[in-house]
Amino acid sequence: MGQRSQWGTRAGFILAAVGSAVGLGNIWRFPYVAYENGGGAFFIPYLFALLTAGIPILIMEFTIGQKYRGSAPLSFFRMEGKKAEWLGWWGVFVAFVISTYYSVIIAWAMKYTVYSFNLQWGDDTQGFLFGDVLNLADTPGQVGGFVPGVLIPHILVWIIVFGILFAGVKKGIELANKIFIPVLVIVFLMIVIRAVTLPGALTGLEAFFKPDLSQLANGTVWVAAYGHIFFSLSIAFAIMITYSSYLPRKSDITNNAFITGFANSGFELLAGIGVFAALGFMAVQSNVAVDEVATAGVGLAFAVFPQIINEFPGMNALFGVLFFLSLVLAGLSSLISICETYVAGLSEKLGISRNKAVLFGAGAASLISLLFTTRGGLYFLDAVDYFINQFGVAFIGLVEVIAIAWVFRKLDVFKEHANPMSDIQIRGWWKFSLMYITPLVLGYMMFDLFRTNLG
Ligand code: LEU
Repeated sequence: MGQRSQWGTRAGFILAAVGSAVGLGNIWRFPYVAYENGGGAFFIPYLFALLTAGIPILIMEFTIGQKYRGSAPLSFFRMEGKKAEWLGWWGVFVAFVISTYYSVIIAWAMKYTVYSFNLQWGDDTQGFLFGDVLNLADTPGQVGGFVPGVLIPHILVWIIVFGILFAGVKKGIELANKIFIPVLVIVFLMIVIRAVTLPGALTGLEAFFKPDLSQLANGTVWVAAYGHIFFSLSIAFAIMITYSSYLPRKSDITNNAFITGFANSGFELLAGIGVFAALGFMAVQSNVAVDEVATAGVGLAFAVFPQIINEFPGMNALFGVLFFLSLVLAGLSSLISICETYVAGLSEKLGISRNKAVLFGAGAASLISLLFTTRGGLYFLDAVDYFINQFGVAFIGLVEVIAIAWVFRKLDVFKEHANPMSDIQIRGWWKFSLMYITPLVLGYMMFDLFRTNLG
């Protein structure tokens, strides 16, 4: 299979890791998760989760990939043999499932970007989502056939992904991120600056940041913070292990992890500010409370935002184009990282070329993802997303941390591997977080989930 692919530059790796982390989750998931879980007070559990689980696990996964130099299954195999390999496959499987629906949301955003040029969705933005364009069923029963309007952008999304993956790690993934991420940052800054200067922006920001301290005693708020950190940092899906397996032998792992973690959170905070400033504008325009316009989930980006854009004072088409384009760029750079997990996994396991692995892996994912382009797609999407995020991610995270910290007892080995190469030294907090805090919180999360879902 020749020599293992490598990132061309350190900046290339960091941009790719940030590109994976910054995704749909940051732009539309974070603002409403924070808002629903105590607003300003959410930042306390969020920061706690970032420092005790997010960054420590990121350092751990970067070390695994860089040390064992393989896809997630191969890295685990090299670490502890056959009995550990399945841990890698589990992450790859979750990544595979995510790629099937993640791609469809990007296709919607692409469709909306094009519509934004002429603001063709009219006044009835709910109708746009459920009516002619996305044609989603508004009750779970209506599964229906394919939505032709979604099929074309959906095919386009996969053509782009195939193209980038075929081009390889350096000339494909690295180059794409070197273009996507700077453009995304510029586009997003423009959106945020415009949003905070809208009339009513302060009302939105106040609603977003106003801390509801009573929420801190609520277990589900902490669970939400941990769950979000896992999704947002792309940890426990085999992604960061795969990306770091392309690092050169001497690389500053710990520093890279801090940069990735803080860049992701910085972007997330910006997204929260931008989204809530716009929601504040909307609320003031319609003379209602911010509560009434802050919808959770798909509706926020795809029904509320078009409404905000409709009422925008001047240059509204531009704002719409920029907003949906930012979703497309953030989404694509994450989607390629998700797909790379199974491209690497398959080609190493089956001993096939990278291109064949792209064809099989991304080929299968793109076909399965057609399911979500049907009229009932949104319902499948919600159900799969819920299941994957709640059970898949937290559960793998828990098992991965317990296996490495307690069963294989690798933390000291990893520390000795990473420290000599890094500007930042791993110390006691890292080991303590991974041995005690993260397993306890994730264990509680699982217990809570089973209790509420099965009880
Ligand atoms: N981190 C990504 C996001 O925030 C998701 C991940 C599954 C690649 O959207």
